Amino acid sequence: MLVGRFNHCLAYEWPMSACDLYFISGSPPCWTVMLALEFKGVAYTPRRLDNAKREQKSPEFLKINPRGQVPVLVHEGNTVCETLAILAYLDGIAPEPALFGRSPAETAQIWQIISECDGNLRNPVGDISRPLFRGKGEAFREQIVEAATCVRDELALLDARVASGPWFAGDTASAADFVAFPVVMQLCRASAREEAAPLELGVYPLGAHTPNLDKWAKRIEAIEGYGNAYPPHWK
Ligand SMILES: N[C@@H](CCC(=O)N[C@@H](CS)C(=O)NCC(=O)O)C(=O)O
Repeated sequence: MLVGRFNHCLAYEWPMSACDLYFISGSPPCWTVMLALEFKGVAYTPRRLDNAKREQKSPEFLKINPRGQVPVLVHEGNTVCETLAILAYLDGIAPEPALFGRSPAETAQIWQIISECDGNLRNPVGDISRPLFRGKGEAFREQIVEAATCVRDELALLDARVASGPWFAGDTASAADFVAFPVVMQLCRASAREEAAPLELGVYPLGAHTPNLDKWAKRIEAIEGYGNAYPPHWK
């Protein structure tokens, strides 16, 4: 039986473990949940679905999540879909370290950053990274350059937030850090591609444009278990 914190199992290998996480490699929301699981030290079995084979739309998986999307956590018979719902659930089953703060001010700050990230950063980063990952940077130049304007503004705000403290809220990592980090990494991975250079996006490397954010990213990378959460196909 392959049950354990560090095993990557076939998606429907039987028996299921006490805590299964269905994920697609490189998906920022899945990475967010995996970072949170590692941070809390919750044992789980990562069950990777192959996006190329559309495994998330298979009849077996649609029984788990009729929307056919990941991440999905199945813990002791409870099926939880949606990243933020999963993070809230994790705080319920393993309260420490808390993902949503220890004071009203911290909680508010964390939700503000999550909302800003989801509302202002995630989509423009997708507009940049999708074409670049498909080798279509030049064809989508206008879209990419326009999205980069928003992204630079958002990264500058995030950079300012970690200028005076190690994390976005409070003195430990939180849901805000785990939501933002994979989006920033997706941007970096796309912007590091050779064909991004002539587009002069002004975001990569982080250290050259947003040095505080660069240090923050290195702090996340130093979290125990970080390597287990890292997208397998990026290794
Ligand atoms: N709001 C959802 C978004 C989930 C989502 O968009 N998942 C993508 C991966 S990043 C997915 O499952 N895509 C496959 C598909 O839609 O077929 C969440 O945060 O959980």
